[in-house]
Amino acid sequence: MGPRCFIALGANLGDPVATVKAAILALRGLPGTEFIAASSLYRTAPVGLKHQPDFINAVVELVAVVPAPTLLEYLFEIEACFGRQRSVKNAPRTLDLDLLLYGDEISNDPQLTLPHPRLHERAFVLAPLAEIAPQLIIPGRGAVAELLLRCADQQIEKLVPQAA
Ligand code: PH2
Ligand code: MG
Ligand code: MG
Repeated sequence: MGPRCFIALGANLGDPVATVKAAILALRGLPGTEFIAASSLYRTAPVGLKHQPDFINAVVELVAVVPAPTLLEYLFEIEACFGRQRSVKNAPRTLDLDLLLYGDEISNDPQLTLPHPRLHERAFVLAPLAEIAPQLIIPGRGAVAELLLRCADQQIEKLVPQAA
């Protein structure tokens, strides 16, 4: 089996709930990967740049057959399909897909830092991650459940699925 990979989804422009749901479907069909699980959706207060709309966040787990740089390319292609425009760092976005973990790989490559450099301090990543992988250990950082406890001051709310 290939490495277990976790991808963070985030959106705060347009219809972010619809976007994140559609992006989860796109990840289900991603070539070179096997889909494992998707978390619930979470409404989260913006971290970093404060004066922007709330985000919708989620996390997806998959097993990769393709190498990490290829997987990252696929994620950029999905972002582009959803109309992502890159301006300043932390600007509002239609869709952000971040590769959080590629197995237990550690990389300091600025193009692809693994584990994701801020994952351990962000409740909007740790809460959905802990939902689908409660036993997960972040290489170099510790247990996901433990890390989440340290982010209790960050506002996040799990969305209750709506009947269609
Ligand atoms: N993404 C950021 C910066 N701040 N805040 C929340 N709540 N959710 C995000 O996905 C997010 C953020 C940069 O990617
Ligand atoms: Mg990103
Ligand atoms: Mg991001």
